[in-house]
Amino acid sequence: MDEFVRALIKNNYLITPSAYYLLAEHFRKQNFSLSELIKFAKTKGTFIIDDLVASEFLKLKELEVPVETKPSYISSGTPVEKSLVSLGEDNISEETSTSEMQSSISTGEPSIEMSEQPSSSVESKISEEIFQGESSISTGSEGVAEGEEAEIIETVEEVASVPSNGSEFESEEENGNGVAVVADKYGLPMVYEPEEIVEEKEYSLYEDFVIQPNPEFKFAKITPEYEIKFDIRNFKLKPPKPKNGSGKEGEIIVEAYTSLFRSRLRKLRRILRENPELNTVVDIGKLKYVKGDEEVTIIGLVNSKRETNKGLIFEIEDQTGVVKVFLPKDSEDYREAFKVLPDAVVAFKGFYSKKGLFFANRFYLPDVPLYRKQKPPLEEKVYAILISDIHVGSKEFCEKAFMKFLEWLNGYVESKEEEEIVSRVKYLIIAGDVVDGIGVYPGQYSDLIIPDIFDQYEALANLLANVPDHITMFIGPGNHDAARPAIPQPEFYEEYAKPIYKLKNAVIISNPAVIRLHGRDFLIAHGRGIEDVVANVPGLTHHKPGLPMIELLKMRHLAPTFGEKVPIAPDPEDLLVIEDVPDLVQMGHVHVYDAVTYRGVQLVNSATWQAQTEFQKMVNIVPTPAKVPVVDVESAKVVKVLDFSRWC
Ligand code: D5M
Ligand code: FE
Ligand code: ZN
Repeated sequence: MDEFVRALIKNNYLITPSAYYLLAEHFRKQNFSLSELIKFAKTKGTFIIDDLVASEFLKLKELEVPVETKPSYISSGTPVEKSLVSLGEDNISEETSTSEMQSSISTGEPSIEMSEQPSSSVESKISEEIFQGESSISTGSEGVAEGEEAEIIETVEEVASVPSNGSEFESEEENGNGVAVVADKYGLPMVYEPEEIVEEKEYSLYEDFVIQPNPEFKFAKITPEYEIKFDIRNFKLKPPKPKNGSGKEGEIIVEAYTSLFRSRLRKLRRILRENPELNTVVDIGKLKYVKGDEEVTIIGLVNSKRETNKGLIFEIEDQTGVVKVFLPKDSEDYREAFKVLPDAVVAFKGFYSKKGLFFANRFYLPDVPLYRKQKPPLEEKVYAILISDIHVGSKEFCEKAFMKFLEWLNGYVESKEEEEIVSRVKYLIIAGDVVDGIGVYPGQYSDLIIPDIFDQYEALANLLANVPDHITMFIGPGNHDAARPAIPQPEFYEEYAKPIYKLKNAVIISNPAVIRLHGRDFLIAHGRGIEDVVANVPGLTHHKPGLPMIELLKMRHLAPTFGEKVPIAPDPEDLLVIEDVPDLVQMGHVHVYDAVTYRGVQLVNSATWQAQTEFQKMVNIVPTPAKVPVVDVESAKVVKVLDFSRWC
């Protein structure tokens, strides 16, 4: 096996083939050391060195990106080219008909090269200044913190030769060196060494754990009132049909993604247009007909964003064309625009110059209205409890704490206040990663106490059977569950998760889903989109997930970025758009409790029941297990956080 790869694996780091292409040659030339790379990956909070990490690292080290070997899914070209323009749409101008043309040609104007010097006038002077000092936006980590030294096993000196073509990654099979390429939990190809499966483990499935509700305790009789307002299984998503008998699978997928992005644009454009501050909205393809002194609005998907000395340069696309947009540093919206994620839908107000550049002075996100109608009060108090990421089957699953929680639900309480709450808990919502799963990441086997997926769901169901009958549970999948790995996730695969389908007071929901409880809308999602926000926005971290959750809500999308960390399924409709403003958003996934409100919407991250794993230790994820937010359904606000962590 390649020494570079081996050295990384020794340190529990993995590298994707595309990142290998970027780094191997520089490593061979000793342009950086293994420890520098590992420390950098650590600051990014990942143990997988993918092309994003690799290219940022190269930038930091001021090393060149190898050009020819650049795989298609680095920055400009995601594996499936997301072009709204290139695939037939009625209002596309004639110029698009040449298939080799780039999508940016569709505006009928030459595409703007960043090096191009505009010819004359004040405008060209401005353009010149804008493009000076252009650089990509960094994710905010300025190098690597000193003193945070991991025990890095350096095998650098031993390196004899490193093949520069990285060809050993092309095989999907084991290649004789014990190296295989598989898809990781995020759908990225990566290298791993097959692990040894050792002895049978002994474990309990909690069959004997049966709680009798506290006979002295009085539960209030509350009439349930719930409705699943949004579940992705209610959408009959027809995959596009091949145009003729020879239609290839790849083409169908491209078509599905094109349709997905069109649907996103359509839905979010509708939301943006509700903003009274936007004036005349013009299709990007029609900008050339707009007079230079006329202020107009454009709405489109963010293809790219770059920072220059003078401001931000975006490439924005709608179904009629692509345009470069400049937003100056002194714009009041600069900070907001800086935080926007790739593939979000945004609006700009400004002036179009015939040089092909849109000079924006305002930037808008779909966002949430400042004020909303108050909902009518409820006749009685009713509470919902929001939990997530139980990870049954993991060695780190806090079973004692979870059992204490179940006892609490059964009326074994410690105070008068708790008594009042428990008697009125009517709903329990679980936002995914209910079990730890199998083969979710390389090396997971040794982290499992229950190394069998059927047994994991059996064990979970035996625990949840102790949730009192008067409480309705809503259970949705996450990335550790037996379910489609890409989001949105329709449901748990019934074959594996049968025991939880059989629980009589459980309702299985999709990820995402909207549950209407007594007229209040609770948007439930596992929360993988948080990862993309954290990776793209300087200053936002896993340790305070409320803030990235606000960013997602402002973009009105659960995971906008395509082709980075979160795999998005090629559904022809975008079901991750937050079409209606909910009263509450619940997520989990990052394993840290947080609750914030944004414009009246309660955002809750309901943490986990899993203590810190070895892997999380390595990437500095510090979970806050066994915290239980209690929500007053009437206000849809967290009114209390219970803490069972002393048993964890
Ligand atoms: O996610 C638990 C936490 O671990 C959450 O903060 C995401 C993070 N995580 C999981 N895998 C990775 C990789 N590969 N890099 C960085 N961070 C990661 P869970 O879904 O429970 O595993
Ligand atoms: Fe999780
Ligand atoms: Zn998760």
